Order: sequence, then C-alpha cells, then structure tokens
Amino acid sequence: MARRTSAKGQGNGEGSVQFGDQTVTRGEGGETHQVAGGDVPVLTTQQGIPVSDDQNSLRIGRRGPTALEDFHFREKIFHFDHERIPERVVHARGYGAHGFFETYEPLTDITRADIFQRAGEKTPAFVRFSTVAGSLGSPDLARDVRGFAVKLYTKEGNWDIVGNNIPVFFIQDAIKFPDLIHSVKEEPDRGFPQAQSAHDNFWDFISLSPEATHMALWVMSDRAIPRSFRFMEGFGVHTFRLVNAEGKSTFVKFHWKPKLGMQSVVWNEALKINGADPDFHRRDLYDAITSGDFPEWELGLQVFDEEFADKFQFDVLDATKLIPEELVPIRLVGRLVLDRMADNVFSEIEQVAFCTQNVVPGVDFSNDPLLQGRNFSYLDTQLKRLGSPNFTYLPINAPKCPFAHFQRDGHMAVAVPQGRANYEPNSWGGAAGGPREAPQQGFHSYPAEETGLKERVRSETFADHYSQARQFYVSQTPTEQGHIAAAFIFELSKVQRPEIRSRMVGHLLNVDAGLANKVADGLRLKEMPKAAVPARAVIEDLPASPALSIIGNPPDTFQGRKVGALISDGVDAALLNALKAALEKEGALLKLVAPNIGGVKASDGSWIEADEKIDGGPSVVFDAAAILLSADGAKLLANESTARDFVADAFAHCKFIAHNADAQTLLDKAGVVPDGGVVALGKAADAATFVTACRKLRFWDREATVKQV
Ligand code: HDE
Repeated sequence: MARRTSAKGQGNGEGSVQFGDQTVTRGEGGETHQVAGGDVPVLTTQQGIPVSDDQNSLRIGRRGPTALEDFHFREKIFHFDHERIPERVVHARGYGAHGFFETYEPLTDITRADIFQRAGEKTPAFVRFSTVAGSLGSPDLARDVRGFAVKLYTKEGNWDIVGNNIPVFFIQDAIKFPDLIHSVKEEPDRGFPQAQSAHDNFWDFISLSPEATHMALWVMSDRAIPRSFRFMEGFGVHTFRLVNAEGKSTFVKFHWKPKLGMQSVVWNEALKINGADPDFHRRDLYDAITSGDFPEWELGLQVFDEEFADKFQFDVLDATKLIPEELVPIRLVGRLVLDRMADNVFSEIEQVAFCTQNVVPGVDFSNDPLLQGRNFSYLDTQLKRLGSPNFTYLPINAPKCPFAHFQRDGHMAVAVPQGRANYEPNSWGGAAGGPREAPQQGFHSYPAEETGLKERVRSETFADHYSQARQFYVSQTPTEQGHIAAAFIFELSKVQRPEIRSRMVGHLLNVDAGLANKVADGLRLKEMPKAAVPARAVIEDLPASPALSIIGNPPDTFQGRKVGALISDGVDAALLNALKAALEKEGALLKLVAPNIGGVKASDGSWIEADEKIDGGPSVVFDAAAILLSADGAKLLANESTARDFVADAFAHCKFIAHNADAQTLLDKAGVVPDGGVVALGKAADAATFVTACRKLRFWDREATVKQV
C-alpha cells in the first residue's frame, strides 16, 4: 500500500512524476517527496516509527519557529552530528574489497594453522590498501608507502597480516613510531604539507636516523608511486614464526605477489594524476572488480630456521632489513582473489579493524621490537577509533567461525549472551556454564626461552644501516636508479634548511657515491658533505638482488591495463574497432576521449559515445595512448592545449603511443619525435602490433631524451 508522504496530503496528483515504481511529487514550496509503494520500504525513524514528511521540519505557523517536539528532525540531525569517527592516525586514506584465499597444498610439515591443512580450501578474506601519511581525503598518488592489510577469516579465528607494499620499515624500535609519524605529517605550526614527505620535518628526522636510510631508498623509488593497488607487491615485513602440530617452529616472512606483475608511474605523472583524479587508485580497484576483472596475488613464504638466522649477515628481527629472494627462495602456497567490492565504505572499509596480534594457532610472533610494539598499538587504536571494546562484533570484524567468551557489556554490546555464567571457572555445567578452555586445540605460544638483563638497548646486530640500502640501489635498473636520484632531488628541494639537505647527502655517500653526487649536483650543494660515520662498516659487495627491481621484472602482458584513445569526428571506425578487439584479446581496455562527452561521428557515419572529455581524461590516467583523428580533427585539436598536453604527457611519461597518419599535425605540435615507442597504425592489423609493444608497459629508452630525470 502506498503511503502518502506529504504533510499537505498531496499524493499522486498534479505535479507528480513517475520514476520506475517511485512517485516523486512536488509540494507547494517546490520541495520533492517520494511516495513508498510496491516493494519500496516505508521511511521510518531509527525507532521504526513511519515518517510522513522528510522535507519539512515541524513549525509553529508556516513562517514560524521550529518545534523542539519534532523527534524525527532531532534524531536525524543528532545522528548526522555523530557520523564521523576519528580517522586512523596513520593509513587514514584507504580502500578495500572482499575476496578469498585459496590454499594450494597442505603445509602440515611447517604449520598447524587450519587454513594450511587442506589443498583447495577457500577462506574468506578482506583487504584494505592505504597510504600512510595523508588524511582521509588526501589524493591517492602521494609518494608514500602503501598499506596492504589482509584479514583472513579462518575456521580457527581471524588472522590479520597487516603489511605494506615495501618489505622494510623506517625504524627498528616501535618507541620511535610517534616521532616518525609526527615528522611526516603536516608541520604542527602551519598545518601543511598534506600527504607529502617533501618537507623539513620529515627529512630532518630521517637524516638524524641512520637506520631509516634503507627505507628512504625504497620510498624514493618507484615502489612509492604504484600505478594500481593491483600492480603492487605486499609484505608482512617482520619475521614471524610458523609452528607445526609437534610444536616445531620455523621462521617465516610473508610476501604477496601480484598476478599482473608490478607497475608504477613516473613522478611527474603522479603529480598530474592527483589533480586529474585524486581517487585514481580506488576508482581503479572499483572498476576492475565491478567489471569482473578480479585482482589476484599469490602468497609466498620465505621459510628459514635458526641456523640460517644465525649465519645471515643481518638480524632477522630487524625490520629495516630484508632477506633477498635469491638467498631464501619464495614458496608460493596459495592465492588471494578480490572478487567483491565492499557494500558500504564506512561499515566495512572504515570500520575494519586490523590487529597484528590476531594470529591463529600455528602462527606466532618473533621478538622483532617493532612487531612487539605493534601488538599493543593496534588493539588500543581501535578503541579510540571505534569507541567500544565491542568492535569485534561489527560484521566486518567478527570471526566467521563460532566464537564464545566471557567478555561482557560495554558500549554497544550488540550480542545477547544467554545463561547465568559470565565467569569461569564455574560449576553451572552444560550450556549454562558457557565455553571451556581447549588445552589441545587452543593457541599455544611457542615456548621460546628468553633470558637477559632488563635494559633499554638496541642490539648491536641492528647496527648496519647502509649495506642493504646499497644492495637495493645496485639491484635497480639504470632507469630506476635515475628515478631514485630525481626523487631525492625533488624532496630535498622542498626542504628549506640547507644543512638538512647536506646531512641527507652525507648518508647517501655511504650508499653509493654516484647517487650522492647526482643528488648533490641536482641540489647544487656548494660543497660535498662528509659521509655520515657508519656505526658499522658498510658491506660493499652484497650481490645484487634482481627481484627487487620493478622494471627488471616486467609482466610481459598488457592485461588489466587501459589505453586512452583521443578521437575526433571522422575517426577511422575500422581502425578503432581493430584496436578495441586487439585490446580485448589481451584483457585490456580501450577508453575513448573526445572534444565533447556526447561523442563523435566516425568515418562510416556511425556515432561513437565518448568515455571522457579531453580535460577530464588526460593521458596520465591511461597506460598508453592512441591518437586517432581525421585530418580536420587533428588540425583543430593542434590548437587545443588540453589535446597537446594529452599527447605531450604521454610522450614525456614514456608511454607507447599509437597514431594514424592524419594525427601527425597534432603529434608535431605536441613535440613528439618518432621513436620505438611511437607506433603508426596504417591498417587494422597494426593494432595487434601496438598491443604487443604495450606489453613492455613503458618505452624507457625515451626517458633520457625527454629529461624526466
Ligand atoms: Fe602500523 N599502525 N604501526 N605499520 N599499519 C596502524 O592501526 C603502528 C607498521 C600498517 O588498513 C594503526 O588500525 C606502530 C609497519 C597498516 O586499517 C596503528 C608501528 C607496518 C595499517 C599503527 C607501526 C604497518 C596500519 C593506525 C611501529 C607494515 C593500516 C590505524 C611499530 C608491516 C591498517 C590502525 C588498515 C595502521 C601502529 C608500523 C602497517 C596506530 C606503533 C612496520 C597496513 O595502530
């Protein structure tokens, strides 16, 4: 039954419009009302009382004061006033999705974790990706570490692997975390810069913390500006333990390997993406998942024993160090597939509460001082953010296996526990007595033997701060090394105090003299500083670890990527269709960019709808560009700065560019010089050649000529 919603009793009468099964009517003051009908539920208050009018508050006289009695109005405003919760103090900006983890093979030899007992077992999962420094509304392409937090709802409780897309961290002891984060956030006396490490406080802290040098190299590398969440690796960072049914422990490091390979953007592109589409990463994930292109990662384990730990040159408890894959190979043990977007951003992505201490029987901690500190911090921060120790009952946080305990009451106690016993031991027996301990099945901490003096010290095994930074640098391709130098120059150029710039170069001298010189030149330092005095001599001959390079490990596919085609009236329809078909075959997408969103009239007279207007779809949001224009269209667009930028940026960012002959006028005006990355499309068959070329993702040979670095 339709319920009338107008206070004036106006129903489906004059001035009403039908939208599907909803009737929208216009009231006297021009306000609109929707009338419930069919399957549409009746609007109620939070107490379930049907609402007659949601457009007007209760008034004494038409132009008189609002009545305090209006409980619907007060409830609505009251709720609105409390809609925000404190954003995360770090990792505020994030996005997430649901999926599952599938176990490849039983790992009973190394762990009793239930999730690893049966091949083909599927475990529900939720993942949240994030940036660290920026606030909730900050742009996605800040230069920053990305969070990669995975919640696995196993049959023996929730297991959270709260990792990052970089395998090492800035600091060695959790007690330094507040200082690190204060230094990178907006400076407190001015409230800026937002979501940027390029400022004095950050580099002051880093340059006074030699342990941060390795991480600084990673953050200045392309890892910190990923193209997509889908194209980045994830790392558990710390050393953890796996424990088997016999109680035997092995050490482990966790890795997530993206099926579509790694890919990053260049810095100038990142700056422009932040303007063109600050939601670039979340949109990408949303588009991929909702179109059925489900991102996938494989879980890799680096498993090693005490013997390896003892002879490794670095302490496996030091989170500023990694173990090269070439030394301890990665065993792929399962896959993580994200196949469903969150239904509601607040309920799920904002309220999800990851806790490093959420481990399941068969997984355990190591003594990494950063991990130990995190085990306190995450539970504590959830109380601040979510406001109640009952956050574990929220649908996104609740285990999907049965759970029973004697934790009771508190704010928002949504569970309704039955029975008389709310303590144990108790002698009520049966259901009334509630749950009981399970000595065999329950979680057992690995009985590691610990002795020692109680003191505030840093182990001397943590003292080597430069050797792995150097190893990371020499493992990069020359192109990537150039990007690292350029990033240091950019960031330190935003630092106002020259002594901070010099101090940082003093650390780089311990990493690589060539890098330090490049950065010093780029900053125009008046004199080269002395190298920082290392606490332990730098090992200069650590072998390169090729696995650490992005460009050195190309995916050799264009799958999951996007081409932006700039088109005009008179575009060759056959060519466009051939390109679309070739991309579809590769699993990639074609997006059409035109002078007007309404589209263009193609050479064969057909009408082609556009996806974007030129300034709304600049080439920075695509992985490659196609310039397909009629001669007239090219002439016209050569005079449009947005069209010239589209082409010039694609060229400067080393993207592959396809074009038809008539597009040449625009290419010339945009300064495109033909090279191996510029592909002429003469005939439809050339489209496939272009897509094959795109598998290299970027034409890096061009970079020196366009002076990106
Ligand atoms: Fe976190 N970190 N962290 N962190 N972290 C938080 O917990 C903290 C560290 C990471 O999407 C907070 O729920 C301390 C390393 C991710 O919800 C907080 C230390 C790594 C996320 C916190 C670290 C991470 C967080 C803030 C130094 C990679 C986002 C909100 C010992 C291995 C999770 C929250 C999400 C979030 C504390 C260092 C990853 C305050 C004290 C190392 C991915 O608890």
